Amino acid sequence: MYVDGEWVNGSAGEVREVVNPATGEVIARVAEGTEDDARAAIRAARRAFDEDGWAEVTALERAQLLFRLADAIEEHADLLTRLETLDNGKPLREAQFDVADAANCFRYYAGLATKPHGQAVNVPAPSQTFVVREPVGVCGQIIPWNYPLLMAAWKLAPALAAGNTCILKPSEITPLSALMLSRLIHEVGFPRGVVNIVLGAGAVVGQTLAESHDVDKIAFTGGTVTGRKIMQAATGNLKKISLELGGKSPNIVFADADFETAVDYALFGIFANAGQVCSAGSRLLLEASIHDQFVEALVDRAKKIRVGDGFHPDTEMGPLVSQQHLEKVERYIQIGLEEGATLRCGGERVRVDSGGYFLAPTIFTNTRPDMRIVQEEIFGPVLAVQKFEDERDAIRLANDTVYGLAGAVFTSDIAKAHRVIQKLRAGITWMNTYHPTYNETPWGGYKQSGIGRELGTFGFEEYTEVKQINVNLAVKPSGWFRG
Ligand code: TXE
Repeated sequence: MYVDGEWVNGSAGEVREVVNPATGEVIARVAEGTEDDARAAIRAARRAFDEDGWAEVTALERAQLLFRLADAIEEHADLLTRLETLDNGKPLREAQFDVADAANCFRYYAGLATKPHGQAVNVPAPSQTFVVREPVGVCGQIIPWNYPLLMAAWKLAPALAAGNTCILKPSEITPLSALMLSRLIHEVGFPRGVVNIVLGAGAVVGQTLAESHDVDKIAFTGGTVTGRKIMQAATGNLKKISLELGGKSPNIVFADADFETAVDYALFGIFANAGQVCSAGSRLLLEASIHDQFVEALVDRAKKIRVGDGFHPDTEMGPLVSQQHLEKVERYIQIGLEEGATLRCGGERVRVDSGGYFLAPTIFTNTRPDMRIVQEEIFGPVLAVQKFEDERDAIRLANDTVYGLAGAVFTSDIAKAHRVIQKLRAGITWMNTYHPTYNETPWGGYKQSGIGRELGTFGFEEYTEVKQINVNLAVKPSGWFRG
């Protein structure tokens, strides 16, 4: 692990095996962090912020470090890409994209570091008031396994740009690219203690970060159940929280949509990254008049998706991230069958010579809104198709979920597209596309999909406190008390 500028073993001397999901083989043994390790990292981050002067490092210097880190990621892109595929299983093509995006995220926030501006407010004389932004302080950052490097970038880049110090906890399932990132962070010259990367179990290291009174903010991406625990743990010192949680996002296709485009994005929406995407279009809402024809075209293409080892150049969809996760997704397929939905394709493991945790792209039709496969996040390559009659029906079904992360609409009627998007209770929406994500735009959810926003200027602001500074321009006693 990387604590206070050094690589250390876990204080209990324990290790955890890291498994390649495409083969089930152990590919690395990494240090397993303890509560003590988390506390040591918090102390280092505290000292770096309170005493060693990171908070006083100029914005331009922070920007230069972040630019250098982006360059270093690009220089090592090949290795990082391979590590990501090895550890997470995603096809090389996806990993390549993630690595490039991670570099760009650091670059985006490097640019933003020097841009924040406050306000000067005309309050009644004799005062002049200024409003400035300052870093929050020590930030605990807990990330998941579906985009290991990219999630590290989404967390570290805005926090460091704003002048905070960080303790990052990668998922115990996919720690390798974050460890490589720690090398680059060290090499480009971040001062010791500014970034710490602690490995280990969520309930141990993550929980310690969320509970600690020396941590000023906790930022989390992961499941809603864990998000709730983190929110509770954070109450002790009422630390700031931002949560990016799950979803059950609706992808709405009207009969007047461009058919080929809508089929293509319906596939991409649910089967990219084997469906292990918080914003996945896991519910496909089809207008009744095109339902049958659309499902036929979709099933036909889903069956052709090439599932296999991410290192194989032809592979379009990799394995699920772990045996445990595969079993969870399979349980949902069983639930779907028991609930009476129709399995149109998939539903079974794909045999790949290497072994591994491969599942075929799976599509259910004849669903009802109250089914668990329609309501709960499965986080795998499993699509639930729903049928709607008209615009109102589509909106009602789309919002009929506790989640509110993302949603899309496909139609050639631009006014209708806007009407529907306006009514969607979700933070990320698309018209005639699915999934494009930009470092420049805010990412996060309504309802139980989370609190706060990442990316863009919104994501930067989440790592700042706002201070008002009132200046008395008539320096004399107030005279309020006469005695
Ligand atoms: O995620 P967890 P899991 C959803 C998805 C998935 C489900 C469970 O539906 O099937 O969550 O996956 C750390 N205190 N998403 O169990 O638990 C953990 O170590 C502090 C959606 O893998 O959310 C890891 O670093 N931290 C999602 C991180 O939380 C704790 C991405 C995420 O793990 C903790 C992943 C605790 N008590 C899963 N328990 C998305 N929104 O993209 C665990 N952690």
